[in-house]
Amino acid sequence: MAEATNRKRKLMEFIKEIGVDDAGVARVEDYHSPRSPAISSLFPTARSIIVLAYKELSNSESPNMQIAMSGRLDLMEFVRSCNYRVARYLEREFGAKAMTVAPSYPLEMSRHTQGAVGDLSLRHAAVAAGLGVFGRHNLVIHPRFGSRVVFTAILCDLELPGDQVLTEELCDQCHVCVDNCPGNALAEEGKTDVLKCIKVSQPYGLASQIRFWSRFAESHPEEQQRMVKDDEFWKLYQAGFIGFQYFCFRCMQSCPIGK
Ligand code: B12
Repeated sequence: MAEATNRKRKLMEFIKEIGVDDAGVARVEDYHSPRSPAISSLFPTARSIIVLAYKELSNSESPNMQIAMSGRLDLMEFVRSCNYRVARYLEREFGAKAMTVAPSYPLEMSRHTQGAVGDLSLRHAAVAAGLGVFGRHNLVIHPRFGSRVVFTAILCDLELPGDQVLTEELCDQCHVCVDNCPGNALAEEGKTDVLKCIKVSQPYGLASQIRFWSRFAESHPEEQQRMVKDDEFWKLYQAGFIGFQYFCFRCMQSCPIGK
């Protein structure tokens, strides 16, 4: 036990040194996400989930969606490198086996999951690691950063002491997130209407690609020429190479907690 506590202290020091804003540990048996795959199907000998929390930049407040998304992309590059560095540290310092969990994608893309279920639910992992609690917007609210926080995780086969789950209520049920959601995706408590959210937050995502290419396939060559010179195609093209381009951050950004 003393050895595990010591390891965790060293690990947390390393995590802080590389610039991660906060971190917590959940024991695998304390992670409960009913809709997600079992951790044993990802990494059979995993014992601990190290969850890293990063405060979002102020970019998400910009009404300009290029600026908003660019801040997220900067953060995604940083979080991916932190994930890698923490996993390497665990393997190098403690001889552990470690696997990183992506901040968003790749995701299983199938009719069954509709590309909306991560292999590990980072929100449920963050809650289990004592980093926050679910709010009315179905995001996890961090006690210091409020709703403007994203997570990544590293699974490892080391036994580490888990953190205490937070019991305090951080969401004050002001409903600002619900009222500000342009897609009305948060009307039902405890559920984000995925299609309504995506329609506004990813207007140039997969569904729009399918619609565009179906129309393209059925069009005459002159119409096809016009279609590829249209703004719509250019926007689809950009969103396609970014991966997921978000055009809405309203639920995170309108939340008054931690502002
Ligand atoms: C797929 C996905 C989406 C999909 C589907 C969302 C969904 N329904 O889960 C879409 C595209 C809609 C989406 C939207 C957004 N996403 Co998203 N998304 C993911 C991803 C990749 C997987 C989520 C997943 O596995 N869901 C399936 C299962 C786990 O969800 P579920 O069991 O059905 O749980 C849902 C409800 O039941 C409810 N719920 C479950 N338990 C409980 C308990 C309580 C008490 C309450 C109140 C609610 C609640 O919350 C969930 C939301 O519907 C995660 C990254 C990851 N690997 O976790 C990021 C993630 C959840 N997204 C994130 C963000 C920031 C967003 C957006 C703000 C978009 C943006 N601009 O960044 C919006 C927010 C939408 C919202 N308010 O819910 C962050 C959340 C950070 C945080 N502070 O909580 C994550 C964790 C990414 C990250 N690396 O940090 N996302």
